[in-house]
Amino acid sequence: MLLTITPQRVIHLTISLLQFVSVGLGCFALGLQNSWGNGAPPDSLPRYRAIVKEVRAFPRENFTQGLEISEGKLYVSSGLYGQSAVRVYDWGDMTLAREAALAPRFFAEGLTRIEDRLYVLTWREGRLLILDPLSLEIRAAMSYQGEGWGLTHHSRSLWLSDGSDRLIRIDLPKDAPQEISQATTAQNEPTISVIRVTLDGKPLRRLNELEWVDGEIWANVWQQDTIARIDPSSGRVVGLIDASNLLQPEDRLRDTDVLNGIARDPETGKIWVTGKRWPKIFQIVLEATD
Ligand SMILES: [Ca+2]
Repeated sequence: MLLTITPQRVIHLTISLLQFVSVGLGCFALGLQNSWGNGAPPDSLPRYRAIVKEVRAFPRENFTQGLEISEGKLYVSSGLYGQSAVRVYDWGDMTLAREAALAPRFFAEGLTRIEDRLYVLTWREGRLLILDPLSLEIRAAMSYQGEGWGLTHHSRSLWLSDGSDRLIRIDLPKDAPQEISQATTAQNEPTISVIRVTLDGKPLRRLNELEWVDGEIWANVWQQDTIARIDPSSGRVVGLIDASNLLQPEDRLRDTDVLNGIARDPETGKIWVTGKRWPKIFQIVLEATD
């Protein structure tokens, strides 16, 4: 079933937005250099290589920005203006269960599901959309300043990346509004905090798709085949995963883009990764490389 979230619908939503998040991210100048310069990461840092254990077909149409497994479904947000969509697949056989196109002015970014809400981030539109995870209808939205890149959660805390070295934690109140018609009060405003992610004491920028993995946050580093394992209490990178060479040359087309998308299967604990316009999704395990 294809649901189209029309521009009219979005305009209505943005007018009715719950203005309870003003994160004050600001526009952040992206670091244009490799965070550890052109050299190798520091030797003291544990490093791993991603070893492929299983491969499944993955629809190449996804310009993957968000990836999460929840209650037997694989949730994917796919980006680009005019093409952004949220797709839900039956994780067992990757059958498309539901799809919703976003209005052309939205560039979908990360997504994460908490109970009966699916949070979908947008890139430069300042909107965190809240969808019904079954119908994919928009129920509410939060506004924020700055860019949205990756999104994950732990318990009732959202974790957001914005392409910089920052991770923004949004602690959701238990009685947050369920619908756009419900008012936000001082009592149910979320609490915002920010941590800076560091690698060997230096900022690690370009943090992109996120996943909460056993007390750590794993983050794709944009335009690198690297996944950083981050201690969310300190922001310190506690390990680096080399995820290069997953997608073989014969599987690449001209529009095949970078590694992006980490999902932990909550039933098996297995980690799956994919990329933008990748035809496959890979279950990986880590092998220490000293
Ligand atoms: Ca994820």
